[in-house]
Amino acid sequence: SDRDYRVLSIQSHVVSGYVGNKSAVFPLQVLGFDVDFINTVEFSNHTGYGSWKGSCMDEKTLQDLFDGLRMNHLTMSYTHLLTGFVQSKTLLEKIADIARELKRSNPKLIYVCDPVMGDNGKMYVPMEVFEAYRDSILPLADIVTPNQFEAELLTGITIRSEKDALAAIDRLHSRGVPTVIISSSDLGDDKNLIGFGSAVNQGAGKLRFRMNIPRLPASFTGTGDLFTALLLAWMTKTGDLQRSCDITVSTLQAVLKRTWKHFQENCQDPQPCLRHLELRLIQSKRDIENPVVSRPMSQL
Ligand code: ATP
Ligand code: PXL
Repeated sequence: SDRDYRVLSIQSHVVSGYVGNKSAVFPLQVLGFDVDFINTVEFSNHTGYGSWKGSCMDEKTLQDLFDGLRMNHLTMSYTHLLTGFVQSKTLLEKIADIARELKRSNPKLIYVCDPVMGDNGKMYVPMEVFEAYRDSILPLADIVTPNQFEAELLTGITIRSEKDALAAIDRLHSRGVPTVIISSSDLGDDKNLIGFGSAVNQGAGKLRFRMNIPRLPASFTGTGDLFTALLLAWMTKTGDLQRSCDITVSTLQAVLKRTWKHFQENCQDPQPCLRHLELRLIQSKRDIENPVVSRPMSQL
């Protein structure tokens, strides 16, 4: 459609590589969205490298930028708020204020929140950040996309089975989030990652499905950020959660296959060279624009 969509994306920036805004802004733009972005950190590279340089935004700077936008009536036209990596509780609470104000300006604004906190039992952010997600952010979010570890933290439910995953999703719904996607879990096997989608309040009751995602034999970074950006775009375009997840997962497969091929052709070291595992996002422009959709879903 020709509607104007304008996203405010509050995530990390890295000089080199593709995580946070570097992973989210390009695909959103390619799919026709205007994106205004605020960088919660400005790092040389993602933290998975083990060493990095740079700085974190404080809440005063965020408030200043937002005040500047408001002064010029630039906060009125957002259709979406997208948030990812936020490293401090105080910054996250400021983001909650911004979400409330944006929703007052546009009651139809959709807030898509990836509560980026860690993966596989390892935290990227201080523990107190999770309390701010649980208490301040969840009640404001329309769509959340935690991974298994983040869903466990937010709900206190350890996920060892599909039943546990659905219980965690229900707990997130009960905290006021209408749409919950667990973007990946270790409930699959060597061949497949398993994800879950669930939506309530869609008129016809509850929609629930499982995503079987063919697993590539590497650990990528920035994929969760790309997942959430694509989901926002396709939910807006189609209004259909299951189809949006189909398209999102298929696009990620194309990006990751290209990335994995590049890695194999370029990294000869026994130690994985992380720079060759950075997402081949720009090279995947056509796959982002015209995804070839496979159907990895099953209804629950
Ligand atoms: P976040 O921390 O942002 O919530 P996340 O930890 O779930 O996200 P990932 O585990 O990177 O993010 O998964 C996001 C998506 O990326 C998955 O749904 C899948 O489509 C794709 N993906 C990630 N890793 C792989 C892999 N090894 N093989 C295949 N697909 C993958
Ligand atoms: O993709 C998650 C992420 C976002 N931002 C920064 C990161 C990471 C994961 O390592 O380091 C700065």
